[in-house]
Amino acid sequence: MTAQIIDGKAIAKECRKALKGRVKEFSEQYGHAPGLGVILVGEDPASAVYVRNKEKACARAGIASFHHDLPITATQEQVAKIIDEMNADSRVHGILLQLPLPKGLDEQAMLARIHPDKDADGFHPINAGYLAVGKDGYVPCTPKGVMTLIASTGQPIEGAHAVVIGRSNIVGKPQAQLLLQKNATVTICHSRTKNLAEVVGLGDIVVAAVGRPEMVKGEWIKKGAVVIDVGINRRDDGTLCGDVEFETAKERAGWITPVPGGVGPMTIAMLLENTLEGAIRAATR
Ligand code: NAP
Ligand code: LUD
Repeated sequence: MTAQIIDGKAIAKECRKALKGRVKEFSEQYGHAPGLGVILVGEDPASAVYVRNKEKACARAGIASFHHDLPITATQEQVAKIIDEMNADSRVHGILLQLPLPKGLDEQAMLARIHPDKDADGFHPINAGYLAVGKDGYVPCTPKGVMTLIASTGQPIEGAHAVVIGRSNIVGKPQAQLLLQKNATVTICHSRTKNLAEVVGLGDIVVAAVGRPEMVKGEWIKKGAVVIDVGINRRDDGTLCGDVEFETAKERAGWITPVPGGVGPMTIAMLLENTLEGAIRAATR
């Protein structure tokens, strides 16, 4: 059996199309567009590409973006000042502080400085807390997009064994919370997990968010499983690959996401959705 490929690019396109309609309605009703404040610190080339793609997607959807670049030498105070300005700017309904920040800057402190009502990434501890206790708040874009991709397979989440590999604050942890909320039985794996192969083999749903090229071997995958590959790794020849050994995994999985064209485009679509959510919140407060 060969897996069905989950076309994240196409699903993200559908999401953006639906969103564009909602943005138009919002703008007509309230007389202004939703706005995303974007802060890029330093010169990480991948970050620059992601940010550019996010702003392009905003423009296409009718969302305004307000871009601020800071040099790699920027101080904590300089970053804080831009965040404070965006917190106070009524045109900005969501703030994206692209990660990673250059060494020496305190990421957690900067993320916590973003007003929780404008936290389009859902990384503020208040929103992380809301997710943990099951209260409405901003949900991080990547795990939120993954839930849409899993839903697209039609496979049940309730009662399924979901194995999440990775426990970062931006993917693994919120992913596990979202799956738990949908009544999956969730196992979270990390760098100290023993017998990773056996644990992964229990997964009806496997979400890999590690950042190691093809570390999840195809032979570990349970037959028929839904495999979501969050990893974005650059090979020496410049091409991209995921955390899952795609060619072998697709012979066992029921459904699988490719890299590129899987989770990445969904992250962008969900950021647009969260920005509109922020604009609606601000307009209806
Ligand atoms: P991260 O903060 O580096 O976290 C990686 C996680 O993987 C950690 O929890 C780590 O465990 C775990 N890990 C490392 N080695 C492992 C091993 N040998 N076995 C099992 N677990 C292991 O990374 P992240 O920010 O979550 O991102 C993960 C990947 O997803 C990266 O490739 C990133 O580029 C990609 N990503 C993609 C998108 C997208 O939109 N497609 C969005 C975000 C991230 P410890 O906690 O024990 O160290
Ligand atoms: N920081 C993210 N840092 C990195 N791939 C992304 C990402 C799109 N504050 C903050 O956007 O959500 C974030 N918020 N992240 N990431 C990673 C992470 C952040 C990664 C990939 C893509 C966003 C994406 O569009 C394309 C794909 O997988 O098809 C490939 C793009 C390419 O490089 O060719």
